[in-house]
Amino acid sequence: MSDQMVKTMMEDPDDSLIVLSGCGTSGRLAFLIASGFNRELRQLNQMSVCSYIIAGGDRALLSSQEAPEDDPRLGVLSLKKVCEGKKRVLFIGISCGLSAPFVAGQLDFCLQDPEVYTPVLVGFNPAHQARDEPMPGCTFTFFSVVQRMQELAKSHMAFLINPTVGPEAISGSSRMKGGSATKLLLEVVFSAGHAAAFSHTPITYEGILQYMRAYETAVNITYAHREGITALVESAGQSLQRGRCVCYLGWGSLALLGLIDASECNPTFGADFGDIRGFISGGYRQLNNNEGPLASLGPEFYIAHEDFLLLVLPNLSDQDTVVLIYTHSDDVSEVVKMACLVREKTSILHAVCHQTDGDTAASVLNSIPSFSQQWELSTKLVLNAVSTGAHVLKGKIYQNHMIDVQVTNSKLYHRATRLLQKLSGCPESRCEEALLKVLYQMDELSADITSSDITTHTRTARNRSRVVPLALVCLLTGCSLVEAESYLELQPIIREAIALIDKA
Ligand code: F1P
Repeated sequence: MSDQMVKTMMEDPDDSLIVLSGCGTSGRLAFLIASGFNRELRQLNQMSVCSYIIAGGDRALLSSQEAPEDDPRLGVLSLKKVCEGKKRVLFIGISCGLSAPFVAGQLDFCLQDPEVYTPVLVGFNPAHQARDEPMPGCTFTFFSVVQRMQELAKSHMAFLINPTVGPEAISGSSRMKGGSATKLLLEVVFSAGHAAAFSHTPITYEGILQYMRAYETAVNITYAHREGITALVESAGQSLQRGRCVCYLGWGSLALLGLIDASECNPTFGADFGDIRGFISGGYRQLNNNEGPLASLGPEFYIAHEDFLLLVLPNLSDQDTVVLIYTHSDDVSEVVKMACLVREKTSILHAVCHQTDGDTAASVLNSIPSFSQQWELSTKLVLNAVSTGAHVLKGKIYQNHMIDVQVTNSKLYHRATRLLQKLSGCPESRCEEALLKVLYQMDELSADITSSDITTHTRTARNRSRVVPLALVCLLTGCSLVEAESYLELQPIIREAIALIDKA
């Protein structure tokens, strides 16, 4: 049904708008999908009909900005701004965990004006597991919004797309399976709407299944390259273990997957922005984001290949890993030129290259989903494996949990407390106390601190690193914060740091 809506919107682009919105990785995928779809429309001389919103604005496309995710009013304001003057809006809110207040605020706003807004929620939790925690300044929770949507879904005035995709390989890592499923589902919906509007192809169950099968093939082909992916993970892991870096150098829309994957490593693994970096040929011109070039915000936002050549390449050594990401339709001579320059500095050079075999080349233009959409998914899977695998090798995963998660919004604060409970077996109050001691860098907490709200704690967390690992070591060994810091400095792998303390 939401594909029918997409068709209707495309037939009347002047008055209609499709908005994709999300936080963190979900917002980055909103950007990727909206940009890809608009590009396709432009190629057919049609007007763009899609907009994206990411909590925290465009800087969140490339860096971690978790705090705005907690703000439902901010979500509403940004939605109102993009929809000004539109008579019909299909709003697609993405929150893998059915949890982001920013998206809940937007959905609630849409539900109040059904004449204009049709809300769609994409996520990967069962509806009854939507977050039911009060939000600042709101009378509703994510869960209550979902309940209202379920009611309206009966009359097709709202849509809930929340299939179960099973647990993530690494607990809490919704950027991986959840992110891939978001891309796949929305592209299927858009492709079906597009085909119905422009080639009068009716939207059928079989047609949708066929689109899904094309993605299934892309996944199977990707994982058939097990050895290649393993080699890539190993070299990236070795680079990180030695304190060196991994650089993704991409061309076209595939480069975006590199930027996205790299940007997730800071909030997910507590990585430094220099550990895994993405660069895109054509820089911001190719990115074509709402707010334009962001390089003035600092080195984290230098994304062009020229930036890589000027600022990163001179310092590369034989222990750094470089991955070239391209397709046969990119300017391969440029790729070769880049490969030669990189080779002078490091021999750890890999390529993720996509191409069709000769026979299918003719169908490139007509394929649905397009080959680039399938290549993007395949690239996402490979890069997710590389960054996650490399961080596993670096010791950033403890008992299958991403232990060095940033504690920069309320969801992550609660996740950190739950992680500490699960991994230490200590009661919640002791775990929260241990977390706060690390955040405020003191062994005894003042009343001022214990009475402060979560927003104050998460703001303080912005300037802290290794918060959860430190708290866990303190809880498990009973050592002081200073001791835990020096042991983790000596041995960053938690399991081994604990063994060291036990031996001492
Ligand atoms: C949004 C998100 C994740 C990120 C981290 C913080 O989650 O930004 O992308 O990895 O977990 O939250 P969601 O709203 O899609 O569940």
